[in-house]
Amino acid sequence: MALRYIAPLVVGLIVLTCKTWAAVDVSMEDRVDVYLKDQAKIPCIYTLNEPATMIVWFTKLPGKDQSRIRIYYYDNQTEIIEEGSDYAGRIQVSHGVENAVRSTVLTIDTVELSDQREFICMVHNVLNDSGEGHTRLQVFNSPSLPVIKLEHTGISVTKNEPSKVAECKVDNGYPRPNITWYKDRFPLQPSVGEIEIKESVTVKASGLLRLESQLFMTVIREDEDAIFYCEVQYFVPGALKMAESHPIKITVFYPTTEVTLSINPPDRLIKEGDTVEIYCEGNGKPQPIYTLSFKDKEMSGEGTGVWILENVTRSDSGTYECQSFDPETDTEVEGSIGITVHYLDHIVVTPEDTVLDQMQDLTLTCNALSSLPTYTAWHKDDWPEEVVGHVLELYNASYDTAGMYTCEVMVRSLPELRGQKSVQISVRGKPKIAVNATNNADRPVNLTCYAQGYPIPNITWTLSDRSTGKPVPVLNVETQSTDTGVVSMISVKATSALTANCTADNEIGTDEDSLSIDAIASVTTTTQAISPKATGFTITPKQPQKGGSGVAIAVIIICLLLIAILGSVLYFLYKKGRLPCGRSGKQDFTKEKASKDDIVMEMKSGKSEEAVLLQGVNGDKKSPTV
Ligand SMILES: *[C@@H]1O[C@H](CO)[C@@H](O)[C@H](O)[C@H]1NC(C)=O
Ligand SMILES: *[C@@H]1O[C@H](CO)[C@@H](O)[C@H](O)[C@H]1NC(C)=O
Ligand SMILES: *[C@@H]1O[C@H](CO)[C@@H](O)[C@H](O)[C@H]1NC(C)=O
Ligand SMILES: *[C@@H]1O[C@H](CO)[C@@H](O)[C@H](O)[C@H]1NC(C)=O
Ligand SMILES: *[C@@H]1O[C@H](CO)[C@@H](O)[C@H](O)[C@H]1NC(C)=O
Ligand SMILES: *[C@@H]1O[C@H](CO)[C@@H](O)[C@H](O)[C@H]1NC(C)=O
Ligand SMILES: *[C@@H]1O[C@H](CO)[C@@H](O)[C@H](O)[C@H]1NC(C)=O
Ligand SMILES: *[C@@H]1O[C@H](CO)[C@@H](O)[C@H](O)[C@H]1NC(C)=O
Ligand SMILES: CC(=O)N[C@H]1CO[C@H](CO)[C@@H](O)[C@@H]1O
Repeated sequence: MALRYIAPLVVGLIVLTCKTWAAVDVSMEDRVDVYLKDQAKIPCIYTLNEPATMIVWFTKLPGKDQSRIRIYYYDNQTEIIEEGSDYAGRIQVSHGVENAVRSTVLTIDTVELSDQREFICMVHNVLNDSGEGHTRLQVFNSPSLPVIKLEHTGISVTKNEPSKVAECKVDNGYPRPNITWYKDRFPLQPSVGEIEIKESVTVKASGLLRLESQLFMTVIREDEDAIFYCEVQYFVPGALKMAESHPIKITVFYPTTEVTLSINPPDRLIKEGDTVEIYCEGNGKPQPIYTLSFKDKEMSGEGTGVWILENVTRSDSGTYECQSFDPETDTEVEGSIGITVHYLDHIVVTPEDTVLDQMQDLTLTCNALSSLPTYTAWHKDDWPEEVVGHVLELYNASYDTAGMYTCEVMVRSLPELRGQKSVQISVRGKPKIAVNATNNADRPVNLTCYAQGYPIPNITWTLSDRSTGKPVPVLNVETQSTDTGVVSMISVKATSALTANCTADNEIGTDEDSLSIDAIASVTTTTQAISPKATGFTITPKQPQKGGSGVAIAVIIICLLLIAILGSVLYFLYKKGRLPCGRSGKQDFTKEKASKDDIVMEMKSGKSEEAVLLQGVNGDKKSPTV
C-alpha cells in the first residue's frame, strides 16, 4: 500500500526538487484520506545516500495552538514511540529503501475523528542537516440515507412568501455532506421570494454531523402533481457519492372558483317518495364549507357538501343553490341545480259506482293530475283488450254492460308512477238465471245457479223427490256475489231422483230454473226455465241422457241374459277344445265392455266371478295356450 503512494510522489519529487533549503529533501502527500475506524498510512520519502541518522514524527494539534507534539523518535540506536501521547499503542513506523529512494511510513490504527490533523516527518543526515514534510489526514464517514418528511398541512397557493414544504435529514456524516432538493428531477436553487433552503448542522457527541435541510417555497396549483425528493452528496476517500430520499407529493391548497351540483340518482326522473342526494363540489382544495339553500332558506347540514332529502314531494321541486365559503381566502362561490319531483295524484273516476237502467247510456271519465304525460286505459274482466283513453262511453246498457270497470293511469316515462281506480256499474233488471251441475260419476252432485240482475237477486233453492213430490232439505248452500250478480251452489246426495229448483228474485222480478238429478247415476237433466216474461235463456246440458232407472234395470237384465248365453257358448267351445282361452283374451273382452258406460261397469263386478271360474279351468289346461 505504501508503494502506491510512493510512485507518484517520486514524480512529484522531481518537480519539487530542492524546494526547501534544507539539506535533506523530504516529500509527503498534502492529504491522506481515510474512513473512520480504518487504518491510515502516511508515507514520508527522503533522498539520502546513507540511512538517516534520525527520523522524528510529530503531530500538530488543530486550532490555534500550533505546537508540535513528538509521537515517534528514531536513530541508529533507538526507536521510541512516545508514551502518554494520543498515539501510544496505535501507531507503527516502518522504514524502507528501494532504488535509492528511502522512506518511512507512519501507520495509524482505528482512525478517530480527532486524527484529522497534520503529521510532520523530520529526517536528519549525518551532518546533522535536516528536512521535513507535512501531511494532513482527512477522515471520512458516510452519512445515513436521507430521510424526507412532508409538512402535513397543505400549502396554499395564495401565500405570498415561501412556506415550509418538507425537510430532509442525514445523520452521522463526515465531513459535512450537502443536501440538494429536487422537483420533478430538476434541482431547486434558492431564489428570492420563491425558494428558500435552510440548512442546519449539528455536531454530535461523536463528532459526526447531522445535517437538516428545510425547503420553503411558494407553490402553484400544478405542484400538487409534482414529485419532490432530496439528495445527499458526500465525499468518501477518492470519490463523491450521492443518495436519494423517497419521493413525496405535497398537498397544495387552492381556492374554489366554481361549485358544481349533482344529484343521485343522476339520470332518472324523480318521483314523490324518492330519496334524493344532492352533492356540492367545488374545484378548490381543501373543500370549503358548503351551505345549501332552497327557496331562500338555508338547509341544515354539516357543510360537507352532501344533503340527503328523504321522501321528496312536489314541494321539493325547484332550484337548489349551493354556496361555498373558503375561510382561508374569505371567498364565496355559488352554484345551483334544478330538481323536479314528479307525481301522479289520486285517480278520480266520474261518476262513481252507478246503477243504470237497461238501454241507458253512460259516459265514464277518468282523470289524475300528473306532472308528466299520462296514458289512460280501461279494463273490464270480460273484455279481450283494454280501451285506451280517459273517457269511456257506454251505450244501451244491458246485463253485459254490468261489471267492474277499472281505469289505469300510467306515466310511461316513469313506470313507478301508476295507479288504478275501479267503479262498479250495475244494470237494473229482474234476475236472469243460469243453472249448471257437475256432471261426473262422483257423488255428491254440485248444483250451481247464477243469477244476473240488479238489485242483486236473492237465490232460493228447493229440492223435491221426483217420485213422491216431497220436499227434501237443502244443505250447504254457498252463495257468492259476483260483479254482476250472485252465484249459489248446493251439494246434493241423490239417493233418489230429485228435482232442484233455483229461484232468483229481486224487486223487479223473478226467474226460476230447475234441474233433475237421477238417483245413483249422477247425471243431471235440466228442464227449461219458467219465468214470467222469460228471456228464453236455455242451458245446453253437457251430456243429456234420456231414460230413468227403469230403463237401466231393463238393460241390466238383458245384459245378464247375454252373459249367461255367452257363458254357455264359451263353455261349449271349451269342451270342444276350440277356444285358446288365455288371460289376455279375457282382459280385452272386459275392457271393451267397460268403456261403454257406468252401468256396464257395475255389471263387470258380477261378471268377474265368471272370469275367475274360467281362469281356474284354464289353469288346468295351460299347455295348449302359447
Ligand atoms: C544536531 O542538531 C541539533 C539541532 O539542530 C542538535 O540538537 C544536536 O545536538 C546536533 N547533533 C549533533 C550530533 O551535532
Ligand atoms: C457542497 O457544496 C459546496 C458548495 O457548492 C461544495 O464546495 C462542496 O464540495 C459540496 N460538498 C459535497 C459533499 O458535495
Ligand atoms: C313520505 O311523505 C308522505 C307525505 O309527506 C307521508 O305520507 C309518508 O308517510 C312519508 N313516507 C315515509 C316513508 O316517510
Ligand atoms: C239496445 O239493445 C236492445 C237489446 O239488447 C236492442 O234491441 C236495441 O235495438 C238496442 N238499441 C240501440 C239503440 O242499439
Ligand atoms: C257448467 O259446468 C261445467 C263444468 O263444471 C262447465 O264446463 C260449463 O261451462 C258450465 N256451464 C255453464 C253454462 O255455466
Ligand atoms: C262440490 O263442492 C264442494 C264444496 O265446494 C267441493 O269441495 C267439491 O270439489 C265440488 N265437487 C265438484 C265435483 O266440483
Ligand atoms: C232473501 O231471502 C232471505 C231468505 O229467504 C231473506 O231473509 C232475505 O230478506 C231476502 N233478501 C232479499 C233482498 O230479498
Ligand atoms: C220447480 O220447478 C217445476 C218446473 O220448473 C215446477 O213445476 C215446480 O212447481 C217447482 N217447484 C218449486 C217448489 O218451486
Ligand atoms: C552504524 C552507524 O551509523 N553508527 C553511527 C551512529 O551515529 C553516531 C553519531 O550519532 C555515529 O558516530 C555512528 O557512526
